[in-house]
Amino acid sequence: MDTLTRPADEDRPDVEPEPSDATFPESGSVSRRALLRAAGGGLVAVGVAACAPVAVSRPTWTYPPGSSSGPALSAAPSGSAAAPSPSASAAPSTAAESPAMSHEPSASPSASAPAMDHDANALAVVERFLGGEGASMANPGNVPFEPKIVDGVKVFDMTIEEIQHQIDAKKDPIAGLGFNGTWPGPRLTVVEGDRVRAIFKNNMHESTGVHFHGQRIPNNMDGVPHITQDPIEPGDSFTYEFTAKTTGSHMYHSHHNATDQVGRGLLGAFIVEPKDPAQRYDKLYGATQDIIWISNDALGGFTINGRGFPATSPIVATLGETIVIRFMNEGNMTHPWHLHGMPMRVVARDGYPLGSAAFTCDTLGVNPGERWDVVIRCEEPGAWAFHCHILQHAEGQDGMFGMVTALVVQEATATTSQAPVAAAARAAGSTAFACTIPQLT
Ligand SMILES: [Cu+2]
Repeated sequence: MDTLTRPADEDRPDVEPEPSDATFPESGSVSRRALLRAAGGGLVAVGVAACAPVAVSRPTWTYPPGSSSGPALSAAPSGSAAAPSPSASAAPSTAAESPAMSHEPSASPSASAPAMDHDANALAVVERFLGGEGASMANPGNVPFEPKIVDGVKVFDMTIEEIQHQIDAKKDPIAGLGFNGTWPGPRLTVVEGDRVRAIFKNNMHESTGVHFHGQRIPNNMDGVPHITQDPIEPGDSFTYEFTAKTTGSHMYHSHHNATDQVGRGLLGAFIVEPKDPAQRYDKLYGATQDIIWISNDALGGFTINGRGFPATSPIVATLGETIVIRFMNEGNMTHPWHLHGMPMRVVARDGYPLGSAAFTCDTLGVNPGERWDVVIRCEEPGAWAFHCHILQHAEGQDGMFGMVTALVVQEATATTSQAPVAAAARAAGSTAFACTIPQLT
């Protein structure tokens, strides 16, 4: 979606008169109206000229990146969580050249970038998020996949495909890989004690192997090529068969050339529900939504379920609703997920219930390979940011990107909206211009 052309204020009866408050003084400074007009219209040149009054402080960097007076983006230590992704040599050329990678910490970001550039770009990308870009993307991952039942065995017929995958609606497609053609692959759900048969047909031009991460299974079903099986050659199939023993949140992923293959999308969720229905999250916590977030940080950039902001999907809940999120990290870095406005109750790690060790937090670090399940009581109405708090994974000079989305908590009386984020924010008293755009509310 292109940046919307904003009508003049006088043509928009829904816009209330501008407050003249301390936050946006009308005299001696750029007016809020002028700021919004410049930003909303993308009129960067005009905005810069209009928004550079003499002797008026304007929003800018406290420590210009690269300056000696403060922290610089280029100061990220090698090998830290904020270090760049794996070397481009491991990436296919299309992925290595993906614009997504432009969000990596820059060695020399411009210290003189006008503040208005950031505001206009930040607004433009938020407009795309509010407009529902995530829901508009083709081939979503994490879609539940029903098995066939053959002689009491739950059979999943899977393929491994080379796909063209878009991280968001504007970036060029990258050379991804997908189970059943999606990144992440479909959500596979079974019940404790089920006999499971997963048949993977390799339609790629390279060999592979599939590991069920977190399951206690026979060793020869472990999916590690050259150790427990030979690689699955192009055109061949391999059948993984086991009894689902380990309940909770698990994953399946490539275990062959994995930096590249997992980094390009060969990952998915494998959920083993407890045999006792009383131990499932809907009964145990009254959860009415069971959400999976698989993060990655490799060859498609920083993603949640294969998409980067603004193409990430907001969670939409009703005031008073209880939801579960299962964080899964298929990337190479830790990601501290931070929810604004409400705490998270952490109830399981790697599928194992924490019991009396359950704890409450608002920021939860999830290391590579880990799964953490959290329960959220949606008690505060509004549109709450929900993002990785390594800031280089979430926001830069072009605005927010990557590992950012929102938890929308709307009143039970709210009407169905095509733009729930803006509607909830506005209902909660947002003063953001973007939440007044008629097409987005
Ligand atoms: Cu992160």
